[in-house]
Amino acid sequence: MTQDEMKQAVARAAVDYAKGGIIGVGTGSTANHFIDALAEVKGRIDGAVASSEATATRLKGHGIPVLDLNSVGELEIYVDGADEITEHFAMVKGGGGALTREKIVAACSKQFICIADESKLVGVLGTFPLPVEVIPMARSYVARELVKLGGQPRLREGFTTDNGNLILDVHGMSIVDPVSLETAINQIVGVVTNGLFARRGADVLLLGTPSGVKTYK
Ligand code: ABF
Repeated sequence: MTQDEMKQAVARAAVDYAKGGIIGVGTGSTANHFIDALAEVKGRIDGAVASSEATATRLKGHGIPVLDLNSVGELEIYVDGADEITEHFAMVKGGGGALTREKIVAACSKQFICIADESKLVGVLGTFPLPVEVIPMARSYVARELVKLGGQPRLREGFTTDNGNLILDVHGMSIVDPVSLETAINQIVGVVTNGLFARRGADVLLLGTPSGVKTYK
């Protein structure tokens, strides 16, 4: 089974969790497979809130109603991929640059369903560079503060987020206490969001393996 086939398998498995109401939908190649699978049963839900412009476009292309987060209440589920996830369901996200909207939509959801192929499961987070969204004028200051926390930030060249901000990808971090680091980075003035999803991690992990989808709760 290829990595993409594993992504498709977990995406199909996640559709079983979309039982009604309004759901949150993430960003990335695994989330795209989820959107495509969701389209086959779209009558089951009332609509979706998208975590990025790209996801909104794909949902609309399938005729799935896309709703403004401010016009809806709590979402039933949030389905999204991850760049890394631990067995404790802490994640690094934001490789696609949509981390802020992903974190907002996740915060509004009763249940976070993470869909990932087995390459994403790690013992310690940080091999994948940690994305940090920053207000443009604060870029250099935030970078210096991130160095003090032990990281090596690099500006994601030629990239602007859906919110008009920049991304610093922080290399060289071995993140043994993701909750503390998420909190510490949030305290740096000029940071919009960091890609650690540990204070509010996943609730369910659907992991794609060569022998099928494994469910962790
Ligand atoms: C989103 O998509 C991001 O938070 C993460 O960066 C990425 C995962 O990518 P993929 O599903 O393409 O492997 O979930």
